[in-house]
Amino acid sequence: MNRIAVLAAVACVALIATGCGSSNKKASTNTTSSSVTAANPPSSTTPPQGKATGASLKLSADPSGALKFTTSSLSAKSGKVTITMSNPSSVPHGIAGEGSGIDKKGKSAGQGGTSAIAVALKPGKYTFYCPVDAHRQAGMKGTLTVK
Ligand SMILES: [Cu+2]
Repeated sequence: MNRIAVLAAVACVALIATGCGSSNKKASTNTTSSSVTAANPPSSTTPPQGKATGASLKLSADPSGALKFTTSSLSAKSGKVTITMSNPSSVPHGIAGEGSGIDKKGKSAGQGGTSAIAVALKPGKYTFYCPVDAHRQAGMKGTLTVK
């Protein structure tokens, strides 16, 4: 009986010690993470720039208001690519891409605005087009070749 009581007491002490140990760790982790958080704001402005590891493609809508882009063919290496279209015309336009399992539409952008999509591309051919109204049918499209 005595032994059991002693064992139980030891087990309790062990539990308490463990509990204390872990709560101490938590407390110190919290202290660490809060100081990291405090240090984060300056460094968190860096990742977006560093995040630009993917390639970027740029194109423009026809400035005269015609329903076309300034190019009908783009090429890129496989991987993450951000396609950004700027719109100098008074007609709203956007950028979209489809093919090989990708189907992404960017927002419609007014004059002076931009529309962008970020896609992960595999080698092959994709179609980029304007998702606004019937612009694609009117010829506002092109081929993106990925190598
Ligand atoms: Cu358009």
